[in-house]
Amino acid sequence: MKIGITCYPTYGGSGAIATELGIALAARGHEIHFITYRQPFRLPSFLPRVFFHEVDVGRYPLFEYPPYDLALAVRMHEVVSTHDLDLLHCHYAIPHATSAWIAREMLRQQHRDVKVITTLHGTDITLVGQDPSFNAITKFSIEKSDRLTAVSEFLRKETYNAFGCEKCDVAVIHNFIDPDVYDRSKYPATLKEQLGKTESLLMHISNFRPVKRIRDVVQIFERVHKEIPSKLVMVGDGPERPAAEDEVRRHGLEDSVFFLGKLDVVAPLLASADLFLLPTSSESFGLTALEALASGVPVIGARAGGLPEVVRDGETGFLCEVGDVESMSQAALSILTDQSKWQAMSELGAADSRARFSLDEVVGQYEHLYTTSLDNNQ
Ligand code: GMT
Repeated sequence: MKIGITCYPTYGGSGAIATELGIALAARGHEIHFITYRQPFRLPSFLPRVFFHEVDVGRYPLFEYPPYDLALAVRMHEVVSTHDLDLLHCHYAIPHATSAWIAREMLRQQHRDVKVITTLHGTDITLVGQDPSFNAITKFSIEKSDRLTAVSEFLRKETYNAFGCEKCDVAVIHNFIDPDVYDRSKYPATLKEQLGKTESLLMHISNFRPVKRIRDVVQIFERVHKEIPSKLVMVGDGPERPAAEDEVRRHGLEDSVFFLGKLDVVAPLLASADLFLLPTSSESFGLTALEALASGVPVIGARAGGLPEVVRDGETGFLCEVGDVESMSQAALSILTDQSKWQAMSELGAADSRARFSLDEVVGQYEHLYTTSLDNNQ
């Protein structure tokens, strides 16, 4: 098949999944065309059958807000026509599903069809999509997609709750990991040494948006650090970073908390971690939690959104109520101070994530979705 993939190319789970899906599909013989405004962050420079088409938004003094959605639609239309694509797979509804709908309407004028598949990732449904500025167009665009998927059962239900969408058939296709990449045994666990030696290493990876509650991360760590020698590594960047850094200073933890910024590759870091913290207030899936589990890192998180579909509470980590940093720190200590418990959780997390969320299995589900959507055409 010839497939166009549109995603946000910047750091984030939806871009990571879209890119890794495209790479895996190309390895299976499909031709993949990424259509977005920048080279996706997890896309290496060259791979056979993988192409990148940059969307350039024309500037004009009249445009206070340059219309990216329209430039994207034009580029989609052009790439489908030139490369004879079978389908467009949009990751994150806003504005990608809308642009794909416009591109498909333009193609239909030329008696040419293309299937549009939209994968809902999270805040496109739970937050941004419900904002009055975007609600109606989000509902319209997802209803106009030929196929819809959500990355968790939670998000599937949220889509019906938030938008009605009686005519939509939302299929759940979970996110995935490449078990060969997220494999603790493959990387030397050198990070603890590099940070000046410590007993326990806690880690958080995100885009540092308010929804991630990264001040809670620092507060959980502060309680753990009081009890055992430990360090916290924060990977990523975003609007809440200054507040989290303030929290670190407030507790005098400057020598124990390390902000590494945005990093493309996290598997080698996770291989050094003992515990992953994700006290988020809403999470459709929690791809970083899955990457941690696959790397043998138990997860302490919030019982929110789709996270309970990823973390087996009490078996591969612990989930507590949102904001309950006291329970989260107690749960963290209960794992970190009991080596056999840590070992059991680490092994089960690695095995369970491989059993339920392996790349091969999930990519096969997407392939099946593509094939059936094209078959319906005949
Ligand atoms: O929705 C967002 O704010 C960003 C989005 C992203 O692009 O990373 O994250 C969502 O998609 C990820 C990949 O499917 C999920 O793992 C995240 O849980 C989800 N974020 C939220 O629901 C907050």
